[in-house]
Amino acid sequence: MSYKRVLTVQDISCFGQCSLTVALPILSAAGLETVILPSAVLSTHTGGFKNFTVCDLTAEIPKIAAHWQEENIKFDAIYTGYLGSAAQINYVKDMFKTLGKDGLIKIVDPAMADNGKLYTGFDMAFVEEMKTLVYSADIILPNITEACFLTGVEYKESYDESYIDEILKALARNGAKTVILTGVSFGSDTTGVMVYENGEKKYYKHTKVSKNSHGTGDVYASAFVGALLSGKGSYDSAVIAADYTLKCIQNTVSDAEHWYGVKFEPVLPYLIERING
Ligand code: PXL
Repeated sequence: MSYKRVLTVQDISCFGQCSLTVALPILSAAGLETVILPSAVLSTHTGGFKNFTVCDLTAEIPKIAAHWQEENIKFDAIYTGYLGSAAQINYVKDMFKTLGKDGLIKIVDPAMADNGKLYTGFDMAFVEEMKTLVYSADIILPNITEACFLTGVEYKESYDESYIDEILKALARNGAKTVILTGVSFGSDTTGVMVYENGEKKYYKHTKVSKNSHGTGDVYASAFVGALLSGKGSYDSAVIAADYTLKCIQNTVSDAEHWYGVKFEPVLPYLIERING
């Protein structure tokens, strides 16, 4: 398998095990040349800390991108996570046009919401901008809340497969290509991921750990990108990422003090083994 170069654009939350502090180690462990573009630096993530600091780096993004263009630095894939503003989204759309090798894979995790609510700091204007990014991507990884915001489908806590079909159809109608819909749960003890590709869907179900863990969307998306660029197909990558994320949660859940993220690092050897297997 050839050596692939991936660019990931998201914030650095210095403390809190999410966004770039998760994506960089996971993508590197997957054997990829990982290039980062930090969209902002925060003291912590926004999901439960008070008085976090934010240094916005939006103005750096076009300068960095222009330098890479001058140097002819191009990417096999661009993977975006948490982005903080409409301006950042527009710069990413530019990078999709200017920084890709032939066959660039555009992967967007619309990290903006969970449990029926937008994250702190986001509003519907941001959602409208995110729609334009999502629908220009090759692969998207929304959770159900994000998919509802992206389509206007009503958010529900409990549902059956026809509700998931409604969401997938609405995403496809709006222009989504491959969809990896996370957190799809049809029973109290299980959850899983629905992979929708070329008009076909495939479900992977696994154990549900009742506690809601922060940062698992980023762990999941990073592991997915790692597996995909290592040559696995979308469904196999979705399965590997699900199994890895579950192990990370299981490795953390008994430690009440570790509420802010998951202990993903000790489980990296498992991910590498699965990717190489
Ligand atoms: O895990 C997504 C994420 C990334 N970055 C920041 C966040 C969050 C979720 O809350 O606050 C800054």
